[in-house]
Amino acid sequence: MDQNDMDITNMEPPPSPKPSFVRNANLATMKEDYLYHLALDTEHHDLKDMFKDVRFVCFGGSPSRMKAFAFYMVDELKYKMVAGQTLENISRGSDRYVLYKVGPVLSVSHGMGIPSLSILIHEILKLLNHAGCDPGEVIFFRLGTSGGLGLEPGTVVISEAAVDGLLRPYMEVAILGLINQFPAFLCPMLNNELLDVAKSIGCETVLGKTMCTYDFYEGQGRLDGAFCDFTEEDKMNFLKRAHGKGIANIEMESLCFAAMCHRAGVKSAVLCVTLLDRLKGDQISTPHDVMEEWQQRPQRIMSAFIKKKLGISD
Ligand code: R2B
Ligand code: URA
Repeated sequence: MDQNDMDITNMEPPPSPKPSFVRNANLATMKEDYLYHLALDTEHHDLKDMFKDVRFVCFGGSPSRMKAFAFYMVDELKYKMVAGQTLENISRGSDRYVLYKVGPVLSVSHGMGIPSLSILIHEILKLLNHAGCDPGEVIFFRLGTSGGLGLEPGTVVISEAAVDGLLRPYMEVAILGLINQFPAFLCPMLNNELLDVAKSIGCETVLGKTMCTYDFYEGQGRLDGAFCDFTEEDKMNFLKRAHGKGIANIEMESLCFAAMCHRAGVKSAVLCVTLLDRLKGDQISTPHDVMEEWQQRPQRIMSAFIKKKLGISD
């Protein structure tokens, strides 16, 4: 076992801190706060009025998928809009992310990879703090795509924990020239509840650990990038080792998502559909319409979960 080969098979989550969207004394000294990438600020927007009833924040990589999710939630929640009204992208003043609100549900796109997600989570946490939401009541979800390990493509994985490319259960961030480690655990009770909901709507879903990487190609052990200095055998040895440690899927944001939510003490879950079995190949060649249906699966689980929480029946 080398120094990075931690035993991650039976990890106990560290206790969550008391929920608090922000932990930063500097914020209290600021007259105004500009959430630059969301094109919202405390000077020109009444964030309390706009967001105080938010309870479910759903994140996903693609702007069009998160727009579609918002419209889907309008139907699912039978959300009444004033005649002639339609959903608007609340962050349309910025072209970095899209942000839609359907009653207590926020649907927001985070782009690809940890840096893009990290900026957004900072600003969403501050937004909810300005809005006066209760950090013990709001839940964050990432609805995404991933490569599976030994799973039928189309299976949804609910992440028990996220690990980095060295299979370590924390996110490392360089701050002021020093490495800081933030544990990346998710909430077991919430996960079990989501698993029950998934089963109740007949959606093939498993619990497992998720490996989160900083790169789609070499970082995920792909042989088909522009560069590659390892063999098929090296790749399979690594993927099988990860699989043997309970890793069910691979994507690019769960580590940061879990670590930042854990740091805030906000309940969170990651639900990613698998687009291929990485033990069988690297290329994603499934027809577009099939992949569209697969990508709706985490959204369907989400909707069923939210409706259950809100006491809305079909
Ligand atoms: C899943 O899919 C994207 C890469 O194709 C990335 O954002 C991720 O986590
Ligand atoms: N997203 C990833 O990050 N990896 C995959 O293999 C598929 C989707």
